[in-house]
Amino acid sequence: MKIGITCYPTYGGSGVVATELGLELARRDHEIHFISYSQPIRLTDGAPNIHYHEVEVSRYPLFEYPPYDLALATRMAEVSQLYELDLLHVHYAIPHSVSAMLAKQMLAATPPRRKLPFVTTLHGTDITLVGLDRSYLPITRFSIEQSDGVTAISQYLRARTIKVFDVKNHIEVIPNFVNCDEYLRKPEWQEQRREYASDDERILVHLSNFRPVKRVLDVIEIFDRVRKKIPSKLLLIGDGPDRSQAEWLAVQKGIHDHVLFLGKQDRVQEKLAISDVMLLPSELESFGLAALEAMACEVVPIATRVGGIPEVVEHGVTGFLADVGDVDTMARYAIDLLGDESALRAMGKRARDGARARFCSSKIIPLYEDFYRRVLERAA
Ligand code: GMT
Repeated sequence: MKIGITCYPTYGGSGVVATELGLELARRDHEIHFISYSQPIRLTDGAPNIHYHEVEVSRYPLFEYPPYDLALATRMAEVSQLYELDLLHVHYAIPHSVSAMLAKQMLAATPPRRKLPFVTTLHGTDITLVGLDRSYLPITRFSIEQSDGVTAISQYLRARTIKVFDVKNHIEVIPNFVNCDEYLRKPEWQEQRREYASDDERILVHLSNFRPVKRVLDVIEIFDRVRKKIPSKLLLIGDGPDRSQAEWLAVQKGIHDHVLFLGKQDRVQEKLAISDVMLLPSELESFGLAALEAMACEVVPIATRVGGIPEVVEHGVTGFLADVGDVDTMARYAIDLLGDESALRAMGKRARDGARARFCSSKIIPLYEDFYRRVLERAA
């Protein structure tokens, strides 16, 4: 198939999923065309079957708000016509599914009148936060209803979308995935561990875009409690609005030397593979891709019991779950586990087994291929 993919190309989870999906589909001989305002961050140059089309947005002085969604729709239509795409797959409803809807209408109305079905994948904040803003809600609902296929990344998000948006069309749950051959505890990466911690120290890790929903200050609070009992370091991967507050809190608590802000990283699997525990104390996660990537690397997630996380992490078996803001309980889970080497390694192995059993890309990508085929059949 020839598939156009649009996503936010930065560090958000939806962009990561979209990019990894494109790469996996390209490996299965599909022709993939990314259409976005910059090259998706995990998109490696020169991968076979992968093309990238930049969307230029003119910055005419009259445009206080440059109309990216219109430029995107135009580019989607152009690329679809020129490369004879079979369908578009957009990640994150706002504004991508609106642009896809416009591109589809443009091509249908202009000779040679091509059909261009589009699939929308809902990831989370497009529904839980942004879509609830009244100014976005009606158009988000409309573009979901106009999609030729809709997928959600968890049962939780599907139920929430139906409840809040009252959409009538079928929403297929296709969970997020991880490449289990790439995300693992490779022995050759273990040397890196010494760059961050001494042999008697544990490593805790957090990976996010440091937005308020991630509660990065809770990460520092938990680590502060753990550090008092267990010699350890905290690796913080990513960047975003709450980073400086987190840095300041670490300074105030006198643990700044043990909290290592690594910023955005291209190969997160190499950092996960040297870690012991992942802290993900989010206010809400419709899936929690970071927890899944950690689990594949035998890193035990300690997360909040919110959204789709319980669909990924089985409490007491493949990780631990606690209430939002309950930093004492999350710290206790970490202290008990990190103090017991055999329990830590056993749970790490179970976490990987859990990831492999249900979320490996080898299991999930065929679900997308099958879904595309059904969409194309219906649209024919
Ligand atoms: O987590 C974010 O802030 C980014 C956001 C996105 O859409 O880029 O992530 C959402 O999509 C991820 C990939 O599907 C999910 O793993 C995250 O749980 C989800 N985030 C939230 O629901 C807050």
